[in-house]
Amino acid sequence: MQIFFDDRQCLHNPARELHNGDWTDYYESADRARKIAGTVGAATAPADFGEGPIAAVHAPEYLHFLKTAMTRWREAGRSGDAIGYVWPIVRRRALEFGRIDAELGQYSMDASTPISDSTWEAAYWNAQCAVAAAHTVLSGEKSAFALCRPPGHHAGRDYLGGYCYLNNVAIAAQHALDQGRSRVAILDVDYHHGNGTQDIFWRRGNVLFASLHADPRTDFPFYWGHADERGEGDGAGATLNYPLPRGTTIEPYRSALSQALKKIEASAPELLLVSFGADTFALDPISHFELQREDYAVIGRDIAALGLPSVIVMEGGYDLDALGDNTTEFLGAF
Ligand code: Q9C
Ligand code: ZN
Repeated sequence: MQIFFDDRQCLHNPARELHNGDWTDYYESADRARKIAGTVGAATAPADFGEGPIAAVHAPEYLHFLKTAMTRWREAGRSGDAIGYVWPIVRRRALEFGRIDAELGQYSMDASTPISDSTWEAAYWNAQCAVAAAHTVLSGEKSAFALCRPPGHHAGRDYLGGYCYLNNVAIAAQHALDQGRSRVAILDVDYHHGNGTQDIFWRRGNVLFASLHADPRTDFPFYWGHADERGEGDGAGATLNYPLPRGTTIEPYRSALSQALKKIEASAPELLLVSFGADTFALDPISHFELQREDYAVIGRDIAALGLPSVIVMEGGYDLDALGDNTTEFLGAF
């Protein structure tokens, strides 16, 4: 299986995050990508597909913000990483601000996703990996893996959050549609709900979004991922959420997965994109499911049994010791 990874993705390197009221080391470290890259096998650097595929998903004002945020943060006399502290919870609208702190709130959903000096460059090459993986599968390969880091599924059209800046899987899916595919499905098996992906395709009937995740009543991102969220307009019924309780083991996980897979199959997509997170692992430091290493091969085989051309995009997973092995187990099925 072809694997895409670019060393520049490791340039993004925030120092700390706000975690349960304390400042802790940043969980979404560059070492995550190095661990995965060191275990899954040889990776190729992606070709440069340019900004077009990114701009097909994200708002121009948001991309401008991401590219210039650090310069403006420094101009404001700040050291360290850029983090917002106030959010427009009501009447969020397209106001124009001169102050970086106002824009950080406008273009983010949380305080645990700092922008560091090379965030844009890292996120850019990260997105190129997703496009390259899609390109590979559109060109006839059965599957490809985009070793994305930072992850993407919490990032919406015009906001960052949950360690995510550009929505890699959405960019890959949109690229496939722009290359002539008419129906695609995205299956999100990260521990956390993929709110950004859901938002981006909420009104789209040609992109089925199905997600298995920790119940948002107890887990991040809280405000999305509830079972009654089904999409709207042309997208009504094309969003499917399977919230699962903390402590979920492989048996209940597989039964929810089989429901999601049946819906995906019934929608007859030409391409499957998988947002893969290994933070469903029992020993993950910020998550609360109970999956074991061997379960990733089982889940991978269940998904691969659809027989669809598949683009796998890396999302979360924070136990550095197991991350490479769990990802390898999963990919082995494709
Ligand atoms: N405990 C992904 O796995 N962390 N994102 C909140 C407070 C947010 C995880 C910090 C977790 C986001 C892609
Ligand atoms: Zn996650």
